[in-house]
Amino acid sequence: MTRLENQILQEKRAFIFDLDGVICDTAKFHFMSWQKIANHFNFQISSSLNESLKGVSRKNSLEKILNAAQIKTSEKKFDELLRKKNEIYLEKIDKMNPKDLLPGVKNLLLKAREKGIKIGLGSASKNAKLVLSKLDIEDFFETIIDGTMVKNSKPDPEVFLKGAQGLSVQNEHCIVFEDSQAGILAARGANMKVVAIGNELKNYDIRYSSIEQANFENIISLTK
Ligand code: B16
Ligand code: MG
Repeated sequence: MTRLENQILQEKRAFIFDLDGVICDTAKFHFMSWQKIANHFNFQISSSLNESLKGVSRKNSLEKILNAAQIKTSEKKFDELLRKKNEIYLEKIDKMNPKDLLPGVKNLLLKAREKGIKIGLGSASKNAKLVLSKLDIEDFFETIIDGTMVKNSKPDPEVFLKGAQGLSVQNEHCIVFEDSQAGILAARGANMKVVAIGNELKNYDIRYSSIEQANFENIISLTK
């Protein structure tokens, strides 16, 4: 790498967004879909169990639910439950449209683009691209890393490391927006700054209860 290329790389900053719970409220659809699956074995998903499912892959989520319900299944039944959950989830997101963007998201994306901040997505969801297209915001994202592109799901840092690589931005110059503890751990593991969205989260640099409260200057100063 030449000195100039190195300097450009060092100056670049990026925002990497989680999807569910940050950009749109699909977290509630995941919860409703899992609860329908859990109804098959008369199990109620508590709010703390639901919290632990956020940012976690579909497969790991089902493992956690079955573990909490103390249920063992065959591999065939396990795969069938995964398929069924996704079928229910797809029905729920079918009618999503740009109005389902959470307040403040579009403004933040516009501001980041205007200021030359690179924008990426780092989601555990295999449906991330479908949701972005329903929200009509795919064009903002220079790189999209989703659940189909990683071997290890959050809290492993892989999704964000690949995001930084895709954007050609140094890890420590990336700011991750996350609503889950698993996602925050993943961002920390990638040596990135963290803007937490929601309550009762730990290990962040700044926290807002929603993206609407986000202050661009305070966020960008995290990487100065
Ligand atoms: P899918 P994120 C995550 O998305 C969700 O938070 C999590 O609840 C879900 O299990 C996971 O995606 C997998 O989603 O079943 O659509 O592949 O928060 O990382 O954007
Ligand atoms: Mg999330």
